[in-house]
Amino acid sequence: MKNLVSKPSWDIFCKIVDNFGDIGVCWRLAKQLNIEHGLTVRLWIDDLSAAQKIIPQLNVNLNRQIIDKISLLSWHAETNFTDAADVVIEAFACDLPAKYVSLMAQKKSKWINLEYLSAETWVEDFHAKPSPQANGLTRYFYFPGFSENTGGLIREKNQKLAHRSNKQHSFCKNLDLTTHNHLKVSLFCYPHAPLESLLSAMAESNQPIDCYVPASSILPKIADFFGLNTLNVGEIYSIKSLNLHVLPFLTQTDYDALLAACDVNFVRGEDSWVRAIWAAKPFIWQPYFQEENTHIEKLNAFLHMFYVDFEAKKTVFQVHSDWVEAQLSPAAWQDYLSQLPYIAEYTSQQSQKLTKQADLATRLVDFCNKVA
Ligand code: TRH
Repeated sequence: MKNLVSKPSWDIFCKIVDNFGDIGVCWRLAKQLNIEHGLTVRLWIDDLSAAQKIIPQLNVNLNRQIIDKISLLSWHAETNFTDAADVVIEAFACDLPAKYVSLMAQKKSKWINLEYLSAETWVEDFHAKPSPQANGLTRYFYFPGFSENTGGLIREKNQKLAHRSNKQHSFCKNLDLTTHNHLKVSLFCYPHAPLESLLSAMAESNQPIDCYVPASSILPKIADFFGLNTLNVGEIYSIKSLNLHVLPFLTQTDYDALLAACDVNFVRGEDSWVRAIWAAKPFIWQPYFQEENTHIEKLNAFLHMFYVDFEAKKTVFQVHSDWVEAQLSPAAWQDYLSQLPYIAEYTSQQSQKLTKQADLATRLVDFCNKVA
């Protein structure tokens, strides 16, 4: 017999503060809730032009459109909200519009504030805590995290399904990542990273390196390193041991494929960091800069948690602290490369361990089923 109880509707609100992490996470989550949990999801986005970088099929002139079975809605000051969903995800404290909140109160919607990811130990104490509101609703704080007592990590069960609309993109298929024995490095970081020191260290490496750089705000600094005004997508720039390949900004599918194909991945922020963990290859993470060294605390918490049993952790800590706080010394880089087989093995084990935990979408759905 057919189950006649209809599933709750979900709305996700995404404000794009800067960069691509906010929309990157919201888009993955929306698709996963639909594909794996059969939920009807609307994604409200305040900046369609920025979102188009992550959702290339998006038509910025449309206020409403459906892509991959997700309703994508433009959210702006004049948006006329007429109904609220059963479950509302306020991504990264993006501040829901007052009119919409009053509709939520009528509907008695479940209200979840999805927070940023951190490995800090306080996360377990704050995860899933309720905050009763004057209008009778309860707002819950949902913290992603690395332990069973947190909200978990975004991880799709089936990568192919998760990227169903991106089948036509095959950039990485055309990229020759398999033929030679060069060390393959992907590079995605913030422009304030000590890029020159990394590029010099790679150029001086005692093995040839192919470094793949998806186009982003770091290109001008890389052009400076090569003494050029600009770099062209599709070109390769070489100096000593370093061959630097400038790629277009990839689809999430292709970016995931690039991470899986490389031997070392430089990642940043939140979503590429998590993807590097699922790629299960050695990675160097640059956290998003925050005042009062909050990002350093986040970095240290993660390093201590992830590399807890790793014998060569000093090497990994050193390369991170150089990359995030200083200049990357050729010695630290060479030391990292000399330990690479062990780092690779350990990273793969840790990644496998984390995949055994329930993923964020599954925990979120369970949580919403349980709260009143
Ligand atoms: O872009 P980010 O710096 O996003 C940041 C962080 O999320 C940070 O925590 C948040 O506070 C800030 O935004 C507002 O880095 P992140 O999180 O890795 O997101 C990048 C997204 O871009 C991710 O979904 C992967 C995707 N991506 C591609 O799709 N193609 C590419 O070629 C590259 C390099 C990335």
